[in-house]
Amino acid sequence: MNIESLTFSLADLCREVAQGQRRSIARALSIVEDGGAAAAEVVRLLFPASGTAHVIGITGSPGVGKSTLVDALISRIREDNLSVAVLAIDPTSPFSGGALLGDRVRMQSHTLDKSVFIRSMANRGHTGGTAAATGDAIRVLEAAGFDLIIIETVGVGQSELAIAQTADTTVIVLMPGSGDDIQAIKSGIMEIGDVFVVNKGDLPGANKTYSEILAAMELTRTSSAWAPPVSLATAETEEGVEQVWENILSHRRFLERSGELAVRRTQKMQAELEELVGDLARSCLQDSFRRCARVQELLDSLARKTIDPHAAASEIFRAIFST
Ligand SMILES: Nc1nc2c(ncn2[C@@H]2O[C@H](COP(=O)(O)OP(=O)(O)OP(=O)(O)O)[C@@H](O)[C@H]2O)c(=O)[nH]1
Ligand SMILES: [Mg+2]
Repeated sequence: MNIESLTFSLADLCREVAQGQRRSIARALSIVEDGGAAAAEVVRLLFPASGTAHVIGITGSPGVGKSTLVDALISRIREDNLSVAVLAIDPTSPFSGGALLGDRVRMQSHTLDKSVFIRSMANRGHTGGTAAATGDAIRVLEAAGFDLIIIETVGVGQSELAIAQTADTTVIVLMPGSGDDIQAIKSGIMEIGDVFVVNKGDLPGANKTYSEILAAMELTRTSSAWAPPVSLATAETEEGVEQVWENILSHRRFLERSGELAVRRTQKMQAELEELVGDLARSCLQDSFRRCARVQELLDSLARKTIDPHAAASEIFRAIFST
């Protein structure tokens, strides 16, 4: 297939995405997930239609009940007649969480609903980082016309920071008796949450965890005009889910009223650009490094201990950048 006909078929595909055709949405997501030239073309075609949805990030430790909560939120969102797409992002492999299959089974109750789209994304193969890959997937879903996009990520290491970089509203889910509360306070995730949920309210210790999180909120309270609300929920029975939804909507209203939405989106775009430029620089640097004639000579010198690694690195850097 030549490039021209490929471009033409991508244009067709993107038109079908804009019409909300599910198979085309799924294909476009696979393309942006794989990265490369086709992904860049899809993003180029869909970008003008992006930026329209409210993007909600849901994060928390493995097993706190994120998917159960998302499932309950979908039902609530559908009562308001809004359309919703869910991206469940697995940070490492499709097998690590173990819940990926579970997610599909659980969310199956919505599979016949045309206004609900659910997709697991493994985040492999994309040349860019999490934020860039997720950003492009969000663009596809926005072009497809979804009102809300929910991103579920397991809160491990950098991923919750990445989600806060991508979402308009970040929801942190915690549960009683897991040491989650202490962990959250220590690791600084209290600062990235816009809405907090203590899930599994039916378990012993739920009220205690709830009070601890409230107390921690007071301590970490910043001068920001938004005070992140904390609520107790039992996602499994949908108890307290209404409050979670109210809190998410209330945060959305705050973002719009205060002008913070535009500020945040510019900040996110800057972070994404920085990541993309970093990717380009890294691959360019790798090429230059492999082609740099001095590398082999310096490796020999290093073996003979006539130069140290720091000095060798500086010399290669100067050779590559001609400084
Ligand atoms: N007791 C109780 N169990 C719950 C509640 N919500 C979810 N669970 C259970 O907790 C387990 C994990 O739920 P998931 O929704 O898969 O949790 P998750 O956070 O999406 O898990 P990962 O995606 O693997 O990180 C399941 O067995 C759920 O049935 C709740 O409100 N109360
Ligand atoms: Mg899950």
